[in-house]
Amino acid sequence: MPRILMTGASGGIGTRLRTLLPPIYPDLLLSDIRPPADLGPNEKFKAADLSDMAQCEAICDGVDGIIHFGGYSVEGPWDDILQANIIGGYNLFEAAHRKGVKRVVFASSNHTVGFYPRHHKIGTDVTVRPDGRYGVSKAFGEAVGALYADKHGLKVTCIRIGNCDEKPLDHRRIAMWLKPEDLVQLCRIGLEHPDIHFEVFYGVSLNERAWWDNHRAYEFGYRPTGRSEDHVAHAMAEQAKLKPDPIGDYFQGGAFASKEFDGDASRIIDWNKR
Ligand code: 15L
Repeated sequence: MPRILMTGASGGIGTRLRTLLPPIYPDLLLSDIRPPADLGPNEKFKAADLSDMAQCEAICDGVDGIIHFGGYSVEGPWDDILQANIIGGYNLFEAAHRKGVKRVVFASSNHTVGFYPRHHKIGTDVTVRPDGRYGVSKAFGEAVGALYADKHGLKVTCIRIGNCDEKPLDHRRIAMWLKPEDLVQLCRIGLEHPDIHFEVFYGVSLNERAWWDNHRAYEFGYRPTGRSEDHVAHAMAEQAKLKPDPIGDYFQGGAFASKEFDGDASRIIDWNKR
């Protein structure tokens, strides 16, 4: 029975996966900087600050595979992103290597490519176009994952998660919604598929309006069951409550792209037309 470590256990996605993963991976070790408020008596938890290498090594000890959801999960101040995602992300891969962990599933994000326009369908082979410091930190995490796969033989899967929730939250999320059960499928591919070396998948369900070509995930057996079209009325009702955002509504990253924006949108649009 493999021992699986899940970092970020107290966060939004970690909280959902704490209920979905134990039937598949009964030996599940949870970690976060502080324990989930509702930690159950049968859940195993070890606290760790990922910016501290010794604490990263301690949680990786005796572990076969890691699902790394830990870190800063939205746009934020550089020092917070630096500690949690850049230093923390590097430490996690390095500690996994030192402790002989075989596989890492890294929660990357759609914000690595947030400055692609919404009408532009992209695969996972495009140049990254991060829409903020957070997106840059996720692109960094993917690069560190590639390094540890190529140089040290770790099996690494990066999932560029759209938005993982029970339902798509607005118009943008109709394209990029990820049903939690579909995220579990992607994690299982990363933790179990024999042919993983280094892969990048989009974390997106079976959404007709998706902006992403996710054929690599399908080649590895991904068969999503969530369909955002089933929730369009809910998403559009929520959208109606939001203010128009000309930059955010144009680019895939939404409000992450428009936050602090003082660039030249026409130049980005021209770059994307090359
Ligand atoms: C993300 O990467 C964030 O972690 C999440 O909080 C959402 O904001 C999501 O992207 C999104 O783009 O909706």
